[in-house]
Amino acid sequence: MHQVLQTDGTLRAAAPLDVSTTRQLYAAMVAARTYDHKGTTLQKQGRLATYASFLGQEACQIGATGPLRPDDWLVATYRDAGAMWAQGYPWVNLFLGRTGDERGGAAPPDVNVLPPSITVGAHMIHAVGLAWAEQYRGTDRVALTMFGDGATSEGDFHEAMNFAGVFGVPVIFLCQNNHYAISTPRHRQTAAETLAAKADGYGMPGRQVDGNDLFAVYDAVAAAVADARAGGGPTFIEAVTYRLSPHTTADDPGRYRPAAEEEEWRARDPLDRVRRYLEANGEWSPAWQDELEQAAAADVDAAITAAEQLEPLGAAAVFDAVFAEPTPQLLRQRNRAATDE
Ligand SMILES: Cc1ncc(C[n+]2csc(CCOP(=O)(O)OP(=O)(O)O)c2C)c(N)n1
Repeated sequence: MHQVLQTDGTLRAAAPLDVSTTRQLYAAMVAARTYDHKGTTLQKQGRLATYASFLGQEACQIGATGPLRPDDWLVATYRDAGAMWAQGYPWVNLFLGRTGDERGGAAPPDVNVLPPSITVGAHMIHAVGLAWAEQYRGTDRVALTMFGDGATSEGDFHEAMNFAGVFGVPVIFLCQNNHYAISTPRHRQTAAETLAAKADGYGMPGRQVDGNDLFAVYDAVAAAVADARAGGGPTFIEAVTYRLSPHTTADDPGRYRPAAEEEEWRARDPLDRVRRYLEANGEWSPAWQDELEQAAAADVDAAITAAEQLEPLGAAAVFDAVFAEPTPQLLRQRNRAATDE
């Protein structure tokens, strides 16, 4: 397993980023954690319908998007709000999506990030399609798709990986192996020794990296992106991490995993690791941390206010975002919903 930054903040290999970029990515990790914490809190207050936390997975979210250009594609899941935001998807859209408001799915036109996929695995096919279209048009854009260990058991995973391998599509598959698909542990997901080993069967390189190590994730994705841009085709990366939170706000992990295991992973917190590294290099202080947390909280709070101030949509709106040209049946249902309002 590829590791650069160890738990104590010391390096095992050369850092792939200069200090100023590391500080920027650390700030993004703090912002992502701030949003994540608010998401869980707002759901408990009844202001979001449900929330899927990525607590503990911030190195994957920020490390993976770090090497992307703004015009590359990101196609991710309900657990990837941090990555989506880092690639330009506004916090306000992410909040709206979690209230069931269709406007959450409408990213600004210059943001190449698809709305989060709730259907496990289905979005990987969309990522392959987008990247294949870019290849066909002769651009050097790539697509990054993010998914969990559970998604590797879906038929869609096979179809996406197979097609990408055969056609040399410029797509990066980033599997966040957070050890559980709701209550199903990794060892019940596949008998394969590693998830990265699956890449062999599709004729693409597979790498396993420490998913709590910002530098390792960044390094692996940067190499895969460079390869894809240069016509080298897809790469599969397994980032080994851990979901410190429940699956969603409707889950109780105490029913399927020992508290001691959570504690073990808490000690490998991805933010602490970068903070220790920066501190040892004289680049972190408690005052800067306060500054980052306050700025992030102000941003996130402004997004919550903006989302909650919007005039609520009526029930008929759910039909409007499905097809550009609705079928007669949908139109009838829409009209009925509008009359009932
Ligand atoms: C096709 C499909 N099957 C089942 C579900 C219900 N479901 C939602 S999340 C989830 C677990 C997914 O686990 P994993 O892919 O490891 O991602 P994680 O939630 O751990 O990030 C399941 C089974 C779904 N949303 N879509």
